[in-house]
Parts: sequence; structure tokens; C-alpha cells
Amino acid sequence: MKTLEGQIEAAGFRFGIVVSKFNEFVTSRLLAGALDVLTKAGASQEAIEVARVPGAFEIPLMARRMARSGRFDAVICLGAVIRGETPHFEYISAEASRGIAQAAWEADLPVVFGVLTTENVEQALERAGAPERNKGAEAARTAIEMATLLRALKTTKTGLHRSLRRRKTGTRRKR
Ligand code: INI
Repeated sequence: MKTLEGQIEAAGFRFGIVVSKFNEFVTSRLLAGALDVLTKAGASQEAIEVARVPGAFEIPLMARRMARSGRFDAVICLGAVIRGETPHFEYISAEASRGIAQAAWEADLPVVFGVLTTENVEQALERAGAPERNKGAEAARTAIEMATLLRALKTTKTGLHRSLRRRKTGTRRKR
């Protein structure tokens, strides 16, 4: 039996990040959490591109464009929709999640949902704090895991992931 699994190893992968400016006091923390995970996992600064959109409702369009551009291995979507301050909470959060999922399908690429949908500001801040409870960090880990998992699917007959083979044989990856 062959089991495929992603790994938290981001070197050589490219990431697009879509972050909404609405509730920036929360989304800036999500972005910091995501960037921290990506860089610690080995992604270079040049491999990360950040696009800022007005609100969560605008995330899907930008995510779809980025995902279809062929320039990224995964796209990370970050936003914060807070019910207490949003009469149209249901519409915005539903459209954001539906559109993000659709972007992934259409582009055949990991487009990760890192949008907080909370009852109030306190809950939002709670999920945008320390790395282990930061939705942006979690989304970045998911993006790396999915990008490496999809690459693992492109294995040869040995079933050995290329990066593992490279490590074993000491060869370098062609770019
Ligand atoms: N956008 C958010 O990302 N979060 C919110 O909580 C929010 N509220 O409160 O309304 C919000 N609204 C803006 C929306 O995403 C669009 O930018 C706007 O409707 C224009 O299309």
C-alpha cells in the first residue's frame, strides 16, 4: 500500500496570499501568522505575493485570478467576518467560503480558507493570536501540506517523493 502525505516543507514552492483590509486589526495578525509559518518552513520572500482586497466578499475573485495565473503552488485566503458588526454576515461569509472553494476547483490548485467567521471581536482576536491559535498560521500550514501532497502525487514508480529522493541521493532540483 502506498500512502501519500504532505509535509511542512515550503522551500521551492510559491504562495499567493489574499488578505482583506476590512477588520484589518484582525487580518493583519492573520497575515503575520501566515508569513511566519511560510518563512519558517523555508519559503523565500520572493516566493510569496500578497494581494490586499477591500473585504471578504472580494477575496474569491482575487483568489481565483491568482490560482489560475500558474504562478503559485497554493493560494491562502485571509479575512475576518464578525457577526456582531455585520448585518449581512451570513451573505458575506457564505459567498467567501463558496467562492474560495470554487476557485480551488476551477484552478485545480489548493486555495485555502483562512477566513474567520465569528460572533464578536473577542472571538476574532482569540483566533488571530499566538501561532497555535492563529487561523492565518493554520491556513499557511494547510497550504504547504496540500502543495507538497499534490507534488507527491507526481511520483515515479518507486513511489518516493522527489524531494525525499533528492535528499537521499544528494542531488539538486532542476528549476
Ligand atoms: N467585510 C469583511 O471582510 N468583514 C466584515 O465583517 C464585513 N462587514 O462587517 O460588513 C465586510 N464587509 C465588506 C464586504 O466584504 C465587501 O467589501 C463590501 O460589501 C463591498 O462588496
